[in-house]
Amino acid sequence: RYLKLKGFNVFQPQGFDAFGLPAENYAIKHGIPPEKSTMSNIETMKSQLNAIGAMYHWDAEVVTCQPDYYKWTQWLFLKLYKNNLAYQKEAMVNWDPVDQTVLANEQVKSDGTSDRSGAIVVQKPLKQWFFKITDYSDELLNFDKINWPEKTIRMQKNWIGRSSGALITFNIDSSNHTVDVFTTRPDTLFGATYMVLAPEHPLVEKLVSAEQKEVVNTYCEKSKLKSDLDRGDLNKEKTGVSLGAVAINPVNGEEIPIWIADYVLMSYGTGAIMAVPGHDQRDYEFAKEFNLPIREVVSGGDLSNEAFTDNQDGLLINSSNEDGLSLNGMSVEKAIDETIEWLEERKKGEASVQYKLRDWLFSRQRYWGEPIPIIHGKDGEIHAVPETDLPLSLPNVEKYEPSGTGESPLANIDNWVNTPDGQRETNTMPQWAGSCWYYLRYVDPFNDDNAWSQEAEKYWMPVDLYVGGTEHAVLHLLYARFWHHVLHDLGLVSTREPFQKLFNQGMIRGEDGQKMSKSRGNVVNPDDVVSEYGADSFRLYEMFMGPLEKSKPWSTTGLQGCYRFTQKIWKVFTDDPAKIQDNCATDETIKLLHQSIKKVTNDLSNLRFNTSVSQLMIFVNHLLTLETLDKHVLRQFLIILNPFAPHLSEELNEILGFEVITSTQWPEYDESLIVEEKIEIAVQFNGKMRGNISILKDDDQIEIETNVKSDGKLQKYLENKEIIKVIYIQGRIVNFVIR
Ligand code: ANZ
Repeated sequence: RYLKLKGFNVFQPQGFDAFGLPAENYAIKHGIPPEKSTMSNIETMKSQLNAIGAMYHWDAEVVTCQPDYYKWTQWLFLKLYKNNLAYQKEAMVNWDPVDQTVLANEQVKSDGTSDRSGAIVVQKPLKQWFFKITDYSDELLNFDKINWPEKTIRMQKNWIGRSSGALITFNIDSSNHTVDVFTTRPDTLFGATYMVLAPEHPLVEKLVSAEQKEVVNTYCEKSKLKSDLDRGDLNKEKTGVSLGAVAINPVNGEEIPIWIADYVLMSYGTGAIMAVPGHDQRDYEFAKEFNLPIREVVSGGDLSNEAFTDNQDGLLINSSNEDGLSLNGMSVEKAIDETIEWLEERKKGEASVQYKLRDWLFSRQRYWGEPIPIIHGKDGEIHAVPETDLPLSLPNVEKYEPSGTGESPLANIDNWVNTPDGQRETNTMPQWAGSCWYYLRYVDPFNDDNAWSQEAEKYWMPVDLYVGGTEHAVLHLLYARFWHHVLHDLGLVSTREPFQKLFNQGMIRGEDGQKMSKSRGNVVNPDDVVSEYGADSFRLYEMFMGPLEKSKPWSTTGLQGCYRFTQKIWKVFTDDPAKIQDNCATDETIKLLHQSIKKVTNDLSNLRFNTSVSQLMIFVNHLLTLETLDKHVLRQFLIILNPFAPHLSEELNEILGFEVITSTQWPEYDESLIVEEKIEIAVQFNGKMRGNISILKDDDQIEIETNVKSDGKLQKYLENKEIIKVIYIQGRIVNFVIR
């Protein structure tokens, strides 16, 4: 509403991401087929959104579970498939025994449970569809062009997990085999006193000695039962067994024993490590447990004190050989480069970058999803369903519950599965498919010939402002960026990134401070609030509750406060119509009006709704003290009130006899009428005084932050830093806690 009044062409569409587990599980629980329950839930939500006066573009609504939409989701799947970005692979995958489907890594929480059902996820070998999101690891690490919260960027960066280091090849004593290890610290190679393979490493059975065969087999069997998460846990007791084989350290020819241990994971790097117990905590604990030698190669530690050191500011010691490599006295950074160069010259290793990100598991064994448009041909080949045959409709079924066999319910529909050319793929797409591109369909929702037109895409993309919760950080937001990058490479979209500015709103909790949920009985139903207090009280309260990004509990008392505020406004305007006159505003009123316009204008541009509402309250309290009310001042107030309380403001506007607010313009403020006192305050970064800045007396913390960021002398202290906290002592000093 604000931007429209400012003259922008505002497009705020709304739609429903309606395929997937949440909708399907709801249907199963209530015994209603998902296509019915989903559409009736959508109707309810739409009527709620309309009741609160939300100005969505319903004419551009999309519903991801409808054939005219998922036709294009299938078309996009085929785009990725035809460009070698979708493939099938038999792999150990995350299986949710409650929802009876596989899950993507992104859906498994850090405690090893499913983000939906809460079940402990187990590993199961299954043939599945994957997307090669790993081809885009580096691309996805580039956030230069977008304005996103630091936290969300950090979560994506950590999830992609880029590490640079080296691959180093170790020869195996009396064998033709070699073992490659990945290390981020090639500088510590002289301190490698043993080697560890993951129990699943393919060389385990080839290298194991006859004497060790039995214990090694037993150990491998046991480790199969543990999750990677358990195995990677730093605090876990270290276990392992010797392979009875010996590797040769390429840098000094030293013979070092080879062990297997479950703290080394097959899924990362090469599944083998050189162990440097002097400088790596897990290696240190392992060496202590099994009496393996510990050697210090970076100074500054205190091994005699039973502690390894990961001090990276120390200098190299004990690190030179007869073959031209002498690292002693070097910094860690320099020694890393020197070692890599030495290894590369002798073809014993090379620089390497590894990522934690794995390919995206894209198939599900559930009914309620887009059928994957693939036919497993009689000729033994995989065939894409021709684009002209799309949409490949989801067949109606009697039984849509998971079959429990590890196959989707579609597998039981013989006349759907079997085609003249072969058998249809029976897995469906995950709930994340439709949401990867819906913003592109919004701009051209009725296009039957294309997923979107180039003109519409060019005009609207990228999305200027995207409001959503942080829970999407490494799911939807990562997946959608991946698809968008692919579409950009295919020339189908004109921008690299889909979402320019991202804002993570905080969650509104129940009155008891807990997450709202039916089982806790603390859910606030907007219908009840609207019918009891009106839509405008509801809107004002939601905006007044606190900063948009903060999570906060609902409070009925707070809501009632906003309700009383609307009544106060009504009283001011209607109590005594004779009070309302032309040209009767005092200087004081004019000043407060312009201050209010300025405050609300700036706050709305920065999504700071709560402080805007406070300002409106201050203004109304002022109006209540006046003998006469200036009609023009009242009008301007109604316009700035409009985005918060559209119904009330339009009604009062009509009573005053003005044209409707939606067809007028946002008022401008006159800076010269707002004469505000300027003051100087001191600016600190992590407690260090770095200068002064001149601010307006009433500026708040966020305004000061904006000023410092644009101050020629001070902005450099914030460059490439994350602001953890800002402490402002009113009128005196501001301290930025940064890292
Ligand atoms: C020797 C070394 C010395 C290491 C040192 C660290 C410190 P990030 O940063 O997470 O990439 N590593 C490599 N592959 C592994 C695997 N499959 N399972 C478990 N650990 C593995 O970590 C890279 C480091 O983790 C590597 O560098 C390796 O230990 C270990 F002072 O090599 B390091």
